[in-house]
Amino acid sequence: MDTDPTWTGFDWQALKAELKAAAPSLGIDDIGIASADPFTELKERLLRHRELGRESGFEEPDIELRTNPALLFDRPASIIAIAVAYPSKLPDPPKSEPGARRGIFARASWGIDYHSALRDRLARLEKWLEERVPGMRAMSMVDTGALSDRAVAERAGLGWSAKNCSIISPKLGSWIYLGETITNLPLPPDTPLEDQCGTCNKCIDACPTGALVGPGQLDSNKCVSFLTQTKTMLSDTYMRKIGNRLYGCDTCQIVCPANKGKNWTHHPELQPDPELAKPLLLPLLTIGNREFKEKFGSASGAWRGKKPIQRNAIIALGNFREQSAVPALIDVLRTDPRPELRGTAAWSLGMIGGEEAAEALRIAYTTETNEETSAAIARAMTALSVESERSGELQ
Ligand code: B12
Ligand code: SF4
Ligand code: SF4
Repeated sequence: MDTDPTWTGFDWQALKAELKAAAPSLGIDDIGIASADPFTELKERLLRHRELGRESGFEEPDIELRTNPALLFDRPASIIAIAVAYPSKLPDPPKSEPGARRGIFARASWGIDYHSALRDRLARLEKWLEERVPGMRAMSMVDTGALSDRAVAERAGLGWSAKNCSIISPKLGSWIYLGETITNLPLPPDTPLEDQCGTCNKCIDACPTGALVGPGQLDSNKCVSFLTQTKTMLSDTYMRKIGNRLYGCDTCQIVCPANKGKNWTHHPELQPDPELAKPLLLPLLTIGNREFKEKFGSASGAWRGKKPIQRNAIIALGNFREQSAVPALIDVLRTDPRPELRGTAAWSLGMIGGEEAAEALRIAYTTETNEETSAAIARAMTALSVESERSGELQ
């Protein structure tokens, strides 16, 4: 702890109460205090998670850094955890219909990028503290920092660590973004909450890929949220499971009873533009870099660039078996410089079927130079011939 003489007799309990009361004025929905002790249980958990090959690769790789705040910050004395609630419902959602199919961005990507929304709030929180405590030091982070935001929030009593892996706040549900500030202030810590999942298993049962391999245990490689953020070609099984998701997956939160009736609309910058949250799929296939940046650049779901979104749009059109998309998909198959997108277009054409798609696949197979893409075209052709044999049987 710092030995700033001006702190002698400082009422930390009162400061904490004042800070919590100030949360709404800082644009924050809940604040909790965690000790800055090492996260020893989490460390064991992260090591085991890695051993089992269940990491996504998006986590900070240094487990020591992830679990010991003292390696990130000189003499940490507390961590202030914040939660900011976001909407779960689209106002006037545009219809997805034949000829005008739409994809969906997960709720964590609606409105402006939550990283900037939370960084802005954490900066205000730091300033608030600075004005009251001379010698205050702080280090804020959200998502991309080394700490586990969920582990900090859990320790700070913001919510329980649920079977779907989310931190669920009893009052806000799980539609909350998390962030934190490590400080040198000895604020008294809050108490973690009891688990409230009980015997419920709805999230585990609803997970489309069985990625929730146990309560609170995710195999990231199977998680649709993760899969939508990859840039490679995916397996047939996973492409079918992606449905029309363009970024992320909300299934294990949508089915959660703790989220019933929870839709937070009080932060205007987190409100979605329905046309961007649920965009038309076809225009995404030919969208240019500049237009993509203009439209989706401020959404968190665009952090991996346009390639995964375009790939997912191609997958979604295949899953919809959208006949009107065949010419555009043939264009991708013939001319797109990215082999993964050509291969995915082949899969999609195989799903939609028809003579035009079959002919395009046959031609592409003779000219395709990428081995993986060729194999995808061959699989699509086989799928089509099996399908036409089947329909022959049925007639
Ligand atoms: C990597 C990552 C992902 C990966 C992996 C997710 C995962 N569950 O591990 C992928 C890409 C799949 C992903 C998806 C999503 N993510 Co993400 N992600 C992260 C990131 C960067 C690191 C998470 C991590 O380290 N996971 C490793 C696991 C092992 O640790 P942990 O979950 O952090 O910690 C918990 C466990 O260790 C558990 N635990 C500890 N000891 C033990 C022991 C046992 C026996 C068990 C069972 C558990 C357990 O308790 C800890 C606290 O809950 C965090 C931001 C951050 N810096 O922390 C955001 C974060 C977790 N993501 C977030 C969100 C919103 C999502 C999505 C909902 C987005 C979407 N709609 O698609 C999904 C949800 C998927 C899911 N069911 O978890 C939010 C979660 C908010 C909340 N309310 O919980 C975070 C905190 C970002 C933020 N700052 O708001 N994400
Ligand atoms: S985000 Fe989707 S795929 Fe991942 S655990 Fe939840 S329901 Fe399963
Ligand atoms: S669906 Fe049920 S088990 Fe899953 S997180 Fe919600 S309350 Fe817990």
